[in-house]
Amino acid sequence: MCIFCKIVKGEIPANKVLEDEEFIAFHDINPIAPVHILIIPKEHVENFQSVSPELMAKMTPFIQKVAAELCLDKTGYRLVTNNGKDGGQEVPHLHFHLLGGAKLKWTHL
Ligand code: IU
Repeated sequence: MCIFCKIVKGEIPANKVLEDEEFIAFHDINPIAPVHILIIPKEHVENFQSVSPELMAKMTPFIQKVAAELCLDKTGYRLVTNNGKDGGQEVPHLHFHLLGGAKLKWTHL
């Protein structure tokens, strides 16, 4: 079972900020910004390339709600998903990185 499925099952603890029946948002254990949240579906989906439009349609308002609850809707934020090897994906369970709390720089490396 993948590490994020273990978080979904409660076998590994996570510092959650929001949860509903289908999604969880929790603090990244190795933050790269003042606010660094991971947002995952409870269902195991490998990555963005394989997510269904139906699941994304439900995930979008959940992500917007997380951003609003952290007041990032006012200040701005970055939403990133790493897809596959060249994208730098390390955990093979779809997750969006919600980054904020500072004016972020942009880099492709
Ligand atoms: P990536 O997009 O797959 O590279 O991101 C994986 C992220 O998951 C990375 O930022 C890790 O710090 C984070 N993470 C976590 O928060 N908790 C964990 O138990 C593990 C990874 I493993």
